[in-house]
Amino acid sequence: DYKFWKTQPVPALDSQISEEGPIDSKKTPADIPDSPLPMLGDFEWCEIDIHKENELEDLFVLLNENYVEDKDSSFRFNYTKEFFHWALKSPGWKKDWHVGVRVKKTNKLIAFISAIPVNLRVRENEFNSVEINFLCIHKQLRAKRLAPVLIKEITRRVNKCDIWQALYTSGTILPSPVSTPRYAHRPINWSKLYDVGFTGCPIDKTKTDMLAYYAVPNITKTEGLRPMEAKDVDATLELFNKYQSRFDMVQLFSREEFQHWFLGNDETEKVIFSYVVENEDGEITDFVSFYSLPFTILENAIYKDLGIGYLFYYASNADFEYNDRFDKEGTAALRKRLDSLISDTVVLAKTQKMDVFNALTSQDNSLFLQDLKFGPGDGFLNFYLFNYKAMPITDGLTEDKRFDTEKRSNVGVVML
Ligand code: MYA
Ligand code: JJ1
Repeated sequence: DYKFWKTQPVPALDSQISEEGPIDSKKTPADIPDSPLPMLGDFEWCEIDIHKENELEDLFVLLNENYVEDKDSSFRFNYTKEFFHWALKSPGWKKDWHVGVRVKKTNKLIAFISAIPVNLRVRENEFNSVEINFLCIHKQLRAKRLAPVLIKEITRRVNKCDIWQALYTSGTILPSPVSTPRYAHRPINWSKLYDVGFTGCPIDKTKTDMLAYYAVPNITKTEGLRPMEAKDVDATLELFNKYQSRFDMVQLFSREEFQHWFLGNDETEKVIFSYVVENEDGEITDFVSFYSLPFTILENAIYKDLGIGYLFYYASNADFEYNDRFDKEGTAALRKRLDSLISDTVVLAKTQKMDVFNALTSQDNSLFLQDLKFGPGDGFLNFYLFNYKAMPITDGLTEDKRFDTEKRSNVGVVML
């Protein structure tokens, strides 16, 4: 019955929203306590300095052993150390928002939560916010009401910086999702996926049939497709902003943020991959990015780890020339372009030794999921706003949760 969430500024599960905006009455940082919440008996607060190898290692081990699993506990997210250098060091990041809990006596890290600053737009309203991610409590310390303490402490630290809204995602249902897209999976290395139980084989098909069906070429076919470079940032950001403008919920990127999220840094070479399509006139017509987030395979004698690429942000000018980007012709032009752009992206993921390519039914993904042989996953991702009530935001699913090839989602934000 949500004993904790009932006390927080989030809409109740059954509530109807008529007007969008903040839930709490306006406060100032001076209204917020200066010192951390009391921590339970044997534990103490700490900050994780990801530039210190031993602290980064503690964070990596905590999440590697205790973070999110699929619903049958066959797989667990295996965020890498390099990934944290990308995900937790975006412009404006603060060590104070990388919050851990340690056992006093042994110094063992047993819990973590993080925030990074972002600017959000929900429909016509823009506001400063944070994204909350990597909430994790050691398996042996679950169900002790520690999560609410972590959430209240990160809220305090963020409020102290005069930020009052947050965006977060979870596989679990809490009060109240603004949108719930579904995961979609495009097999690349079908036999490995089959061997580790990531996918089954339809009874009327042989393994040979499946391998042929899911075969992925080794080279891309789009003329002018190449890795994005620093010199492309301005033109690509302009294309991207125009593309994103039609969504109801987006993260707004400064030039510096765009550079960070798509070009990464020295530590993130194998984490984030960004490509552009440059035409003969030197214009950037398309842009696509994906990131690497492997699964640890739990209890398999042969394979320990599954390579997974996740579709991140993309943009295309394919529908810009249409008066209404949503009309039949605009949508058809975009579908055609995305079919070829994203099929090449799957090729690029294969080149990076990824076994499967994942996407959600957010953004314009439902236009190409079916065509490109993505299948529905058993996971859904709930999107939440803290201290902000918003009308539901459309995803690309039908009533019975299948891919709706005609329905473009209004969710334009991607979370890691
Ligand atoms: S989502 C990923 C979350 N992590 C995992 O799923 C990893 C594996 N699981 C665990 O580590 C634990 O099970 C966790 C809960 C830590 C999830 N989001 O301590 P408890 C509520 C929010 O006894 P535990 C991500 O990282 C639950 O409904 N609340 O439970 C985004 C119950 O409250 P209520 C959650 O299982 C996180 C209470 O916690 C979640 O030991 C966004 C029970 O606490 C969840 N995923 O620990 C956080 N799971 O009684 C919110 C359970 O009301 C941010 N609960 O039902 C809000 C914005 C804050 C900033 C605001 C700034 C302005
Ligand atoms: O990866 C996921 N599911 C896979 C594996 C399922 C294994 C059995 N449980 C899946 N495979 C199907 C493959 C597909 C079928 C049709 C034909 C082509 C092949 O469905 C799921 C997503 O679907 N992932 C998870 O469950 C991980 C957790 C998701 C919640 C994320 C919460 C994130 C929190 C971040 O803040």
